[in-house]
Amino acid sequence: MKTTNTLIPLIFAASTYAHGILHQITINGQSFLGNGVNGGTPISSVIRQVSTPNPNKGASNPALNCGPDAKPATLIANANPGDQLGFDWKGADGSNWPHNTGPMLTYLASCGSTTCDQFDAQTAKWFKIDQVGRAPGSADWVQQSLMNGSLASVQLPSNLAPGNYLVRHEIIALHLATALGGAEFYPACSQLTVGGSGTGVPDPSELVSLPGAYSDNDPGIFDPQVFDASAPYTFPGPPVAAFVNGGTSTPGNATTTASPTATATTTGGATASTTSKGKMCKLKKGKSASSSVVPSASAAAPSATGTDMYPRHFSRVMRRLALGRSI
Ligand SMILES: *[C@@H]1O[C@H](CO)[C@@H](O)[C@H](O)[C@H]1NC(C)=O
Ligand SMILES: *[C@@H]1O[C@H](CO)[C@@H](O)[C@H](O)[C@H]1NC(C)=O
Ligand SMILES: [Cu+2]
Repeated sequence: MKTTNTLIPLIFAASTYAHGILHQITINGQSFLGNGVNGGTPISSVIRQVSTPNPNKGASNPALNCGPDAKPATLIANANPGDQLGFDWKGADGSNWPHNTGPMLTYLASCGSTTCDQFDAQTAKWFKIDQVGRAPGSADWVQQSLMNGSLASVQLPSNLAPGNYLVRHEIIALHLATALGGAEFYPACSQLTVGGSGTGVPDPSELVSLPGAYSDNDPGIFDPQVFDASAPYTFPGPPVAAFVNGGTSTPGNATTTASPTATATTTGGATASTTSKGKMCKLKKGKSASSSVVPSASAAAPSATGTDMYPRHFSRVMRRLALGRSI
């Protein structure tokens, strides 16, 4: 006789610890929706789907690759050197990104001769193209602007060599980083094919594995002074690849309190939902979701439906035509 009491369905109650995921990426105003903030049926996307919005802890956590259990996505976005990328992170319940403390870092990895939907990111050799800490002249971290409702904006290197690339945008939330192992890592990978005729490539010495490039003891990961706005901040990982800034080497892990590149800005902007530097990721249920639509994504870009997605066979010329219509 069958017993029924061994399969007690798990009710996924609305979590009060929402954390979040990369909800959408925009490329020069064109939007590509990611997979749902609460999991759900995967959609065709350029953003690799992760299994959970929960934080990833520990510098050697496999989730540091492209996010927890990230699977290749089916679509590839066309892009060109110098394109502005907007990363629209949201809380898992659709509200604004819940954290405001810690850096954001952007890496690229070549997928080689295969398009990135075929590429195993575990083998990726990443180079850094951008990193932002505190907003210049402010005690706020740039990450605060996500909580405020903006996108994180990063420019592709203007001389980037053409090819297939994964772009890995990473938030490191440091609100618990006064304790060893407290840092939370939120990476997300999106699949690009970059055109143009650039020649910029990283030096082999600038390539790292992820996980691999960080250690739990790195000063930018275990940071007892993280809430002291006057304390210097040391970015983890390799330096920004030299070609990104025209060949001048940037001291990527040098002590700094501001962005070493001029490309990192944020777009849009809205009222702050909170400026709390509390220790929890707790979101106040029912407070923000209704009014926290990211304005820059909804205003500047068409909504990401199927027609906004460009499969890899969609030619760049056709994309230009399509984009031209919408400009
Ligand atoms: C976030 O919003 C608050 C309130 O409008 C503002 O004072 C602050 O400068 C904003 N911070 C960032 C980084 O955008
Ligand atoms: C910067 O990183 C290199 C290795 O990538 C390391 O040898 C060096 O000690 C680091 N410098 C600082 C100031 O952390
Ligand atoms: Cu969180």
